Amino acid sequence: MLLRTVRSDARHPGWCGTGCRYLLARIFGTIDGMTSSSALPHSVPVDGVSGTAPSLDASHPLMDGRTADSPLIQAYRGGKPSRRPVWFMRQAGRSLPEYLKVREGVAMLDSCLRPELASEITLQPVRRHGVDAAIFFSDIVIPLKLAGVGVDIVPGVGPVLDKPVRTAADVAALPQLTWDALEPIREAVRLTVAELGTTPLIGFAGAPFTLAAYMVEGKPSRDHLGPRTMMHADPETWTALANWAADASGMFLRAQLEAGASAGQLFDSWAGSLGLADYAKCVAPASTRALDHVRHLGAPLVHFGTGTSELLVAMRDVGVDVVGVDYRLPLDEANRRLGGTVPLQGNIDPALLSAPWEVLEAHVREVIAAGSEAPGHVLNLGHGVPPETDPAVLTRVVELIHSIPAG
Ligand code: 1CP
Repeated sequence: MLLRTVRSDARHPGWCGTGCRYLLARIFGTIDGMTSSSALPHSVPVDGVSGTAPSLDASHPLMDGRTADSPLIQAYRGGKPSRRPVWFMRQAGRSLPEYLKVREGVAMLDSCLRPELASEITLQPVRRHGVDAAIFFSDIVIPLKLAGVGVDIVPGVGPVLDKPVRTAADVAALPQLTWDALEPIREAVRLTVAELGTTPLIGFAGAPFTLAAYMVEGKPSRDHLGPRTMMHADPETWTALANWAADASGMFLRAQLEAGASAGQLFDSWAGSLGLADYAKCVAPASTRALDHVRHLGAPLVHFGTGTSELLVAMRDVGVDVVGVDYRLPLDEANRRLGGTVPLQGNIDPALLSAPWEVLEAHVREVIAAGSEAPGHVLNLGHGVPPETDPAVLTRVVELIHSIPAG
């Protein structure tokens, strides 16, 4: 694994991002006070099929010269590209009329599993807004669905499971996701990157806590009491569930990266409901485990959650290259908390997309100024695009960001 990592980094001379430093620290001993064994208290299969750990293919967009020098990847690697990169979380599949048209009569999860359709929806915001990255159109519960767990996305509600997962027996009965079942995902990614040219595709997965929160509650919830009770009342069952979710999400992300995605983002959207002690003890090891499925590939990895101002350092320490910051914390303060160690992504307040243009423009300029001290900065929202957003506003924000000379 070490040899493979060094080989893949050699394709990016001069670069050794946090993930790489993290990997070397894991191999040689400690990272931020953790021993390597406490950082990895388990053995993770690195290949769903053969147990080997192949690197990215030579024809992968990150390897064949298409995306390695794109503004997004440069900023994720801590560089200062000539143009400020911007993309929007939930840019695919929201209010775009062209999205609503192609989704007519197709259920949400079905649309994710039809490769041509998923690819078309992924490409729509790139064509329309001229953003610097595509985010793969899918959902964090797709690995559950592909494993055979009964789950649906109910319009206006979100993910709902046929049967919540609450006991040791429930966890033991969970089916295992297989590498073959992920073929529709790989096919959709292949179709997408064939169209994207030099624009990178970002793959993603749900972090184990956020995924497990839906599994325990059986549906969206506000305070995530079920999983937070389980991690203390029945820690063994919690660990088994979090590890199951880590492996499913890790395989889902790996499928996207190997098929052509140039970066990966782990969404721990609901981690903000946890205190630091619970996060570090009960959640971070599983997030590390999810990323262990992909870090040998050498693609930049981003970690994002909401309400996570107090968790930023711990979220970096699961071993990522970039930290996504929500709209609550100014980027200069986030950078201070992280000791200036990692590129940041964020954090335009989605609420201001509906404010008068002058107000929004001033805010975007503030976000750019606040992010200027970080080792790299990718503009994004501080959470997803609200469904009622006027798409023309997003296009105008992209034009504004691209018009401001990179400092
Ligand atoms: O554009 C993109 O970002 C790509 C598509 C994408 C992504 C990255 C979708 C499509 N879902 C996600 C990730 C996702 N799914 C997250 C993490 C990101 C975030 O915090 O926004 C979460 C928490 C989910 C779970 C989920 N799926 C919800 C939230 C429910 C809750 O707890 O409040 C919802 C509403 C969905 C359904 C969904 N996923 C995606 C779309 C376009 C939709 C709505 C589809 C529909 O109802 O027709």
